[in-house]
Amino acid sequence: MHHIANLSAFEILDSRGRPTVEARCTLAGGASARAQVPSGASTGRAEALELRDTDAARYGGRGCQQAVANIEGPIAAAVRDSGWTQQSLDAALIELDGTSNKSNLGGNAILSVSIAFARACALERTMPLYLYFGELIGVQPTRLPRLTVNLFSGGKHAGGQVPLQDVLVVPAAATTVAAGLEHVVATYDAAAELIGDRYGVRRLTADEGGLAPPFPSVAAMFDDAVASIESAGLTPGTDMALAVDVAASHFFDGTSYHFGDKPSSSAELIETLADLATRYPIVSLEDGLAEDDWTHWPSLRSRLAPRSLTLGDDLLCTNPERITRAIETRACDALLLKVNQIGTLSEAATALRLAREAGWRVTISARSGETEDDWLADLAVGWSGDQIKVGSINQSERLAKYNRLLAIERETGWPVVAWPN
Ligand code: 2PG
Ligand code: MG
Repeated sequence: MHHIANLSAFEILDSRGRPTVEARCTLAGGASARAQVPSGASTGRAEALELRDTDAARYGGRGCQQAVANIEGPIAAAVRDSGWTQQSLDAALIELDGTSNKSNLGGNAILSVSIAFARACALERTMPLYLYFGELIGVQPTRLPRLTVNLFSGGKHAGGQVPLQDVLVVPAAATTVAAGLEHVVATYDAAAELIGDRYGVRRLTADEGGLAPPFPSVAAMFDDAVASIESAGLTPGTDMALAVDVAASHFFDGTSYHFGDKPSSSAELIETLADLATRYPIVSLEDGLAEDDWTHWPSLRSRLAPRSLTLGDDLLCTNPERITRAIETRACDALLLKVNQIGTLSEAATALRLAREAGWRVTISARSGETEDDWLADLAVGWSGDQIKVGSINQSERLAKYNRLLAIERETGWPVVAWPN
């Protein structure tokens, strides 16, 4: 049990210059810690609600003053001067909110308290945050996640010049985070030079730092990715694999997908994606279909396996009910875990457990709107993520997580998970 003496919060800005929340939790013994929460742009409909102020005169209606007031008002009143475990605190926050999508108090308010409390507890017990996270799920971590790093972007993260959202590089041969980053940076630099020559543009970047030139087609994105890997002196598929976030919900109009020259059906899009996965060294394919296209996800999965994972983001929203449905229907075989999609650490831990029991792989992911807070790196290690996805290597809100991983690597000496193999 950890006694909460005080909660406080204030509005800060995320990496897009939009308001978000920082909360501070102070325990009776004096330990005090803060947590900042991220925010998505290519969001799933089933996500926990980010509470935004209705005042259009401030930040275009994106203010978080109400979320802050909820932390310092009703949440603080309910949890102050009592002892809590992570589970009992999260359960109390869920009950106090009383809605299925956290729309009363706000997912942003609730999550910032959940994580600030976790950090304060770890501090009180003088243990690293990653070990505290491991303990929450009853696991002693022994390895570090493999990096998946944004190289090229389109879709909602880059003004929609191509429909596909992100092409990521996966340092497949590197056995340490440090070596993986070295390969990623070499590839990124080669890509920046290549697109400068090919498209005559400088390093225009998307929300997460991926390069975003005016690609003439999705195939050009992949060709340029492979060429960049080669020009960095690496072998595509062996040294450096590819991962993709198709983010198909965002080019689906309810009937057809707008991915190529003409609208496609679900079956046609599956064939296009399966073909890409054959032609390029793609080891993980996220949101290949729209979030409610449940009937076609199983055929996408069976067309991609075993070459590539079928990873669910908008489809699953880190939501235990949606994950259960996906397991039962064999819709995918990997979970993209984003804690702010569901709103508390405890619920995200349930999502993780379900995925693991089904034998799925797990990617622990940041959001496109991030902060300089680095708790995600500890979470990815503590929860033994197979992969971590935090964006590119040129913006400090992303590097905070990579640099924290380097620090954990130095501290533990744990190996990077042997995947893909
Ligand atoms: C995604 C994420 C991160 P957003 O779609 O996987 O890339 O984007 O945070 O905008 O949902
Ligand atoms: Mg996604």
